[in-house]
Amino acid sequence: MEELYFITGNKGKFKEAKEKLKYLDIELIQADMEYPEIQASDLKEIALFGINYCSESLKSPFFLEDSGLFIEELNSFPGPYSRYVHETIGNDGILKLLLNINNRGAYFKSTVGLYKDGPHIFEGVSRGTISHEIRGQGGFGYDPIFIPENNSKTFGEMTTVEKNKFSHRGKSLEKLGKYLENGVE
Ligand code: ITT
Repeated sequence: MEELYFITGNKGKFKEAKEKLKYLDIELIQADMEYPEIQASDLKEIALFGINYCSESLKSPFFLEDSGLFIEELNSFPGPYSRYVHETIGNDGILKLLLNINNRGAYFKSTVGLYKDGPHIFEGVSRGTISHEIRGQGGFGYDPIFIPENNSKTFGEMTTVEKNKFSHRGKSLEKLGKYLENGVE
């Protein structure tokens, strides 16, 4: 069976990818390899830099994924700084920033960078709103405060299969899966 490495330190991301790509005849392996995440406003640039960097040492096909939460009222903050913001002010801090704010629109973006005979990028967006309170034990990161459109539950209240149906990563991984299956981007 062909091996494919997913370079990530995030177990939640790996679980979602494993579920989404399980229909493929591919062995997905998590590799927790450090790579520099450059400071850029565009996730695509960050992912491209990452795959080119990792391709120097990893000779098997692999992908990595960069994601972020973009909140309308905060002019797209935290965006590419999502990890740092989650580690510092966390979900409570985001809810405080939006206290008494009616415009709760936000979206998640996921950029998958695959390296297989060269670099390939697959993106997915999930639109929704920021909840008024923390809800659910599932998922990771901002999941307990994000409600995807046409839903009442937060990602934190969903199973992995459910979240994959609506999520940014579910969509980017779907494109990755199709490419791996039939080579069409
Ligand atoms: P990598 O090792 O794959 O880089 P990471 O956790 O550092 O894992 P990112 O750099 O993509 O991931 O950081 C994005 C942050 O945004 C991440 O730490 C989460 O807090 C948050 N995030 C990303 N995707 C999310 C999702 O599907 N649900 C909730 N929060 C998410």
